[in-house]
Amino acid sequence: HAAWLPPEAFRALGSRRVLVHGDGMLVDTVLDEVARACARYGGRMWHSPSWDVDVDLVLALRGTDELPSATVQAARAAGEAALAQAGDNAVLGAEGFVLARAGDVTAVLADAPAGLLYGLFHLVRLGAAAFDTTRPAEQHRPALRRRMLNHWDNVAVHPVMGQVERGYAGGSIFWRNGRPRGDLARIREYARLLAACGINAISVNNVNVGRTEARLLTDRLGDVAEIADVLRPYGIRVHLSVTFAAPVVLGGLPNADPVDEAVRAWWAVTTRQVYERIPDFGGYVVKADSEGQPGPFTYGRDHADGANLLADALAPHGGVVHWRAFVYNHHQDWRDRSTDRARAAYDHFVPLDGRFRDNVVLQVKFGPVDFQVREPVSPVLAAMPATRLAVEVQVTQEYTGQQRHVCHLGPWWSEVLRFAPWGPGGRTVADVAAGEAGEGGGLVAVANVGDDLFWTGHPLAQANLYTVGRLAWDPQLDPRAVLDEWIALTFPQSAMADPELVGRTLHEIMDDSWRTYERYTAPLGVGFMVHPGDHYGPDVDGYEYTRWGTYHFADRDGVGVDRSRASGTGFAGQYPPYWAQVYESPERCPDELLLFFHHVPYGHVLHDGSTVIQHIYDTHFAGVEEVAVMRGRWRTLKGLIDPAVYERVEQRLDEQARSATEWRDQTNTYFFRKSGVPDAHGRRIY
Ligand code: BDP
Repeated sequence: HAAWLPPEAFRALGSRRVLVHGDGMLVDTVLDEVARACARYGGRMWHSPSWDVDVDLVLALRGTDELPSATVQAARAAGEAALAQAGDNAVLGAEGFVLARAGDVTAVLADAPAGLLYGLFHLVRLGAAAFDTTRPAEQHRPALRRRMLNHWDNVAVHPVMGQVERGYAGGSIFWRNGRPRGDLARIREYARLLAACGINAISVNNVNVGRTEARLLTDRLGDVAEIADVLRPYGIRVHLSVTFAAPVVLGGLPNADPVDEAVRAWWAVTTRQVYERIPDFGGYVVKADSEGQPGPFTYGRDHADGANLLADALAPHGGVVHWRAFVYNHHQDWRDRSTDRARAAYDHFVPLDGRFRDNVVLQVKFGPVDFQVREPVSPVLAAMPATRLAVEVQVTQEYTGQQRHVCHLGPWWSEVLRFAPWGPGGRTVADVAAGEAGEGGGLVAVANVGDDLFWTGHPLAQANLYTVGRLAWDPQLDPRAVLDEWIALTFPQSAMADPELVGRTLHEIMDDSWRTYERYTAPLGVGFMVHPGDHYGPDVDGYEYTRWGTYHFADRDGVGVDRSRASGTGFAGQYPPYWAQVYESPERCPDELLLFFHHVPYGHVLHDGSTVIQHIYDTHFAGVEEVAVMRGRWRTLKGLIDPAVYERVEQRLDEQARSATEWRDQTNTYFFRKSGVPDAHGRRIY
């Protein structure tokens, strides 16, 4: 299954003399990786030998006995010196590592086995550069401790959503037709890919928990334990999505009320049994009182009561409950503008700040609505200082082309993570996710893989998965540099006829592809305009008169949702003062979010001097042209990369071109008919 980390990616390492020092399950994983690389490329490996050896590379746990070799000791000393120099920051922790050099020897030191594993993958990323004698020492530790994937995989096939809800890469790698898929080798391969980009937790079933899925918590727990066993050697913990109604549907209790002693006891016992079977179990993920899922509201309780119930059951075992903040009224009426879906998470959760237990992570979608190609950052992230917050992003491309379109999301996530909700120069979203003392909720991403040959349907969509892991490890990374890493690891230089051309072309196609997607879809942050249900392709009025709360309010005079305090829903007022003022004003609001916050006339002039209507026309024409250019660029790679990858991408680009054209024509026609304003450049609009 073609992905990053093919054997060629280990070439630089595999030809060296490598010493691995330390013990533990994850050290065994390192040994296994190094042994395979050395077997392939003629290197040699030792594991904690008791005699002196001459080596090029040492991977060692600190705090273990000194080794006899003089070079090894020198390398270790270099690593220690680098750490000492860093002073207070010298704590590597459970996952960090230091890379240093002494003479000709490269050393990776870690305090714990996971650090050694991450250090190994760092070496692989660096390739020959890791052995550059002039390379200064470097330390790495993750900015976010919690780096999680949520799989929306159904165990039983859902009649509408199929095996994987919003999955665009075939079936689940975990489940098939109600049973475990049974391909543990594939899960192991997956774990390895994830460890190489830094992911350390996975929930293995959908947040919409059906009857079969619910049973994973009890009589089907063995199926989960089997997955946990395979993920563990790569430092990945298993989490489970559970239904709030579990005491009723599984336990036969009359209710699931959080204050009911029988309910509390049921969760305590059930959770203890989970830990007996899976000692390093991560915890629960819960979607409650959202889109029809059961929750505490049934019993007149609130989300803090609900989350704390599960938190109390998990606490004795060190587990965490990820409680999702994606709560809104999905029966709202478009005529009643007092219920703005964008406000909902804030209105529900902010009053509860301070009431959640320490082991509750409130998992907040990055934007206030739903994973659109452009949204402002959720104001909840700036409004709950006493709660552990995780930021949730969507790697599966539900609203960004469904892995039929190239849409590289790294730049978008990077923008979100670097956003400063209290105003420029202040703390960022990444800081919130990291938490004051590293105790934040981290980054959670809805996964995009399936049993597809290329894992993600569109081979280039793999880069989104890789990137989300890397940005969770270090939100400061430049997304272009991360894309470079992915390209180098996926299309190793040594295996390419013209690596320079391949790398450049992939950058040209992918770097700006998110903005290209934005150009030919819903304009200026207004969102949606997608086909209802499957959310693929344009349908400008598809959701306009429905109950889901996603409207654009286009009429003959203008378009956009008035979310100002002065005259709209007041959503803009949920931000700290700096952004509240910026968003409140149609003049100051950034162009790309204008229609998210304001209803403006078609003639409203944007910061770039264009009018809203002309901007809609121009961006839609431009987006389609950009896709044509992408397609042309891809064709220059024919014969240079794996033909199967080439063809899959080519087919998908054909579909992207078709779909982008459809978006352009429907959107432009719609707004031309509404506004009656012709295109300033006289292009044909139907
Ligand atoms: C929406 C999806 C829906 C998910 C929901 C969620 O359309 O399938 O169940 O998000 O996040 O975007 O719970």
